[in-house]
Amino acid sequence: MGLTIAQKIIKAHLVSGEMKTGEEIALKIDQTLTQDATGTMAYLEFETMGIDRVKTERSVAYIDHNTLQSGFENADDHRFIQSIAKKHGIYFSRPGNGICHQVHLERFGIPGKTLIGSDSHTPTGGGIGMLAMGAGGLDVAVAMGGGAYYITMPKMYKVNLTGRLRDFVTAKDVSLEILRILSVKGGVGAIIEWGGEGIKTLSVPERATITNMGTELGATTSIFPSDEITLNFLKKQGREKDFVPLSSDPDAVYDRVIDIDLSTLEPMIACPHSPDNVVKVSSLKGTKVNQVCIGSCTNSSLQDMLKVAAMLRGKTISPDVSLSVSPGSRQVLSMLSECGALTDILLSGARLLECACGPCIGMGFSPNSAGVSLRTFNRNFLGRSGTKDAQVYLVSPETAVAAALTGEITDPTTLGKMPEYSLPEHFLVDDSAVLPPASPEEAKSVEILRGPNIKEFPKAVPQKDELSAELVLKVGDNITTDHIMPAGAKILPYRSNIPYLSNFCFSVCDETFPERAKALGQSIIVGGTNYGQGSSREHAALVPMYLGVRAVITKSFARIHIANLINAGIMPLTFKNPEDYDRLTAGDKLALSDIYEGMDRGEMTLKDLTTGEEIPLCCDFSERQKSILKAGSLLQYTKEMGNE
Ligand code: MIC
Ligand code: SF4
Repeated sequence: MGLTIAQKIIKAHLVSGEMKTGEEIALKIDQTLTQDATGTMAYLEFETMGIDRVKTERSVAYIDHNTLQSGFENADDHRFIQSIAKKHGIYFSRPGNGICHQVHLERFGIPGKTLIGSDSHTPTGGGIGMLAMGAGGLDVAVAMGGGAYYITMPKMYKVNLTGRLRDFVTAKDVSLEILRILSVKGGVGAIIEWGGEGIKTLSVPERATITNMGTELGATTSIFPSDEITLNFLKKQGREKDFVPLSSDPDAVYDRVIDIDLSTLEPMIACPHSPDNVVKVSSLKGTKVNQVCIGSCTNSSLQDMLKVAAMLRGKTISPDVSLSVSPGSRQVLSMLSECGALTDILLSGARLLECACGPCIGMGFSPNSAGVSLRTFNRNFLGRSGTKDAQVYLVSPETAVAAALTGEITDPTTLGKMPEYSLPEHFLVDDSAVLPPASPEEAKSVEILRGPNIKEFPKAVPQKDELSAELVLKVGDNITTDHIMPAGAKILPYRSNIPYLSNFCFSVCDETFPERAKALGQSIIVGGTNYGQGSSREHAALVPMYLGVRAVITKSFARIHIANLINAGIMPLTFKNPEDYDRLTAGDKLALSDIYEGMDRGEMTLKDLTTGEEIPLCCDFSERQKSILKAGSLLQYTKEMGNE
């Protein structure tokens, strides 16, 4: 039987386990990336492992999230990450050099390699044919130390593209269309391979837009073949030698095949507050817009920006709209500047922001009260923009410009002809903002610079054989990590200060949660389907761990979050009968007994001591995961293994 692209890469990197759907497998990791919002914690965790130098082929530390420095905290974290990178063999991409995924694609991505990153949009690398996955910081730290990365062997989905996109219809619209078809949980447990004749019409950055947003489907990752288009991109980056051709076998077997004809697609838009709330742009025609943001790891490539500049050339944006443009990397910004396109953007009235995540993670540029904001980003979760009552929509750069010019939601295909723009023969290559690590000899004298914001790590609590705790919080379906542990300019600087961060846990849903959880000492959370979707932030597990949450019971979990919960020693359990969710009420006293035996059987009985009901639960833990839970955390487990 033939293999898919992902199966080929998995096979070449398999350390343990069988390539059978649903089985736990361990993979050798070639490259890692971190960003600053998750990186500080990841490097603190790496330090506790006592390893001198990373064992990967390439590890890069990016500074792109926490770039607003309204106090010492972020600057301290940047210095900490810079010094630890220098000491331990990690490349350091300086603040301002760009968004991790964009820069990694440009400068470091290699087809056929494995990459994990402490950021959920690491699958951007799938655009260049990497098996690139988002992971919790601790899993990335372990991979830097040479340890394997554990995942559940995914199902294989294929999306066949035919035809060619019309003017003003883009790769972003393809992403939104697949979200419309599959929903934010439609990709859970799957790797999505993109193929068919239509992919020949998509450049690497366009492919990367699609694999980037595969994260919103809940997919393990998404991947494109490595072909002549990949080679062309690598040539333009002066990295031809990194090219490896990669395709699936003609007789590869897929669990699901979806066909999309690019020529029939229309501009699409995701409505508040979920990326799968997708309709045609034309159906919202005339809706007044207050703000437009262009950028983020989804849509900030040179090609995106050149199209934006061409559409803005000689025009002025609506007086009612505030437009921000953040190019994805210094390479993109310098090239825009060199060819004059930057002037077109500036003269239109746009505000130029740093090459960073910026408004995408609420780091500035929050919308006005109840403001309508059109963004070329990948997430529009409630409150993420920093303005709780804002109405955030996700669109392509073309639809974004159309709204900025007209002041209302406008189908860009109604604007006439797409203005000309041309892509350069070569990218401007200057890696001076990527600092190489010290040599092993020099590294010995490199001092790690720590700021006072770095606080103690929460203590692991080993899972005992029984648990009685109150149901402290009951939430609904599709709870995101932005609900569990919000981000934004005010909170993000405290990513290495778990006690402070804990004051904001679940604040979007229930501001009393942190205090109540702390007072209880130990507690249980109940949720609906796809609990923990969204970001890879392990803080969404570390903070509940700190607050004494011992188990989370849901209808289903998102992939990275379930791994983070186990790494933090919190038991993830699911209802055997999803309708039992309705039988539990916040405040109920709950009890679990014979937990160890239940872990082995894959089933436990939850007793609701308040109502007297008995509810069957399921769990599916590997031997390794059981040991982590019994040890209280992955760090504790790793330490105990080391001692043995
Ligand atoms: C996001 O887009 O939500 C983030 C911020 O990039 C996160 C990482 C984080 O929370 O630091 C992600 O996607 O993993
Ligand atoms: Fe940054 Fe936004 Fe991309 Fe997350 S989704 S990495 S915050 S640009």
